[in-house]
Amino acid sequence: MPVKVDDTIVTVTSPESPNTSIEILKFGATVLSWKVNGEEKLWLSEHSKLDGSKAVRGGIPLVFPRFGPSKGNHPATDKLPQHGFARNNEWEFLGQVDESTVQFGLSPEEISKEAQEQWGYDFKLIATFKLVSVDKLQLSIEVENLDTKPFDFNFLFHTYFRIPDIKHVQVTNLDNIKYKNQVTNMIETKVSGPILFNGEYDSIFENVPKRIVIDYKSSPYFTIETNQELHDAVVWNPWIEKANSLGDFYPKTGYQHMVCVENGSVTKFNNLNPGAKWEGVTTFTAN
Ligand code: TA6
Repeated sequence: MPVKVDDTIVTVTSPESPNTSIEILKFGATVLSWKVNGEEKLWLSEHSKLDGSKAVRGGIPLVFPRFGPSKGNHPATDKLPQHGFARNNEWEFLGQVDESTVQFGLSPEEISKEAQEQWGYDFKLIATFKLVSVDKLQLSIEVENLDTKPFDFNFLFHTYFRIPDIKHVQVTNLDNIKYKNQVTNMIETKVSGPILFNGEYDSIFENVPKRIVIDYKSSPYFTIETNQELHDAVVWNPWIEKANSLGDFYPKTGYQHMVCVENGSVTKFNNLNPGAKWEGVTTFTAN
């Protein structure tokens, strides 16, 4: 059965392969699992809360309307939690578009009263998840301004890719690009060559190419392709100290088996006029 809906999770199974599927938690419209021919492609903490008590640790949390912690420079989002409210509210399951595509919606009615008061705008988010083929997953987000005044927002797919061993991972196509190193808090101009991991890594790259490749042992492992709206990328691995400091990150050695490569629009706010729509699209290929 291509689409199965229960109280908390929607499962889409590829019509081409019964062992290829995605599982989406209605809370946060968070993809918990993406299996390709039975092989799990996302990392999910074994201590992740799936009961709606907090944002999922792992999978693909959705970051909106602000990326990162409050910077005290944006009244509409400064009082919101880190990474905004989209990932920690229950979305409405809107149904299936076809046998391999489902949609979820979020609007002021679905978010907490507190978030409504803090954010204050009328909006509609529609998240679409599509199993394009056995090895391709497409995610898209549509943001619509239903208010009478413009609003600013960030958006990001906070994807935790599962990999066999971080020691052999390289993220390519982000060289010679301006980025902010969040570990050293420095604006640095370029990485020459692929990104390697040998400690906590947390950087925000601005205006990235439409294709980013995660290599494993020098061969493509995941290919990420995005539209122009998702022009920034965040690369993150917590390494051991940060993993130890995150209560819901488990096992603590899990940092060896995940890398976050996150497509978004986060280096500056998007301004959306009343009645206007914005759409971010990204496609993952498991090579
Ligand atoms: O995307 C990288 C990042 O902003 C890191 O700085 C780290 O905070 C990570 O997100 C996880 O954030 P979270 O709020 O989910 O613990």
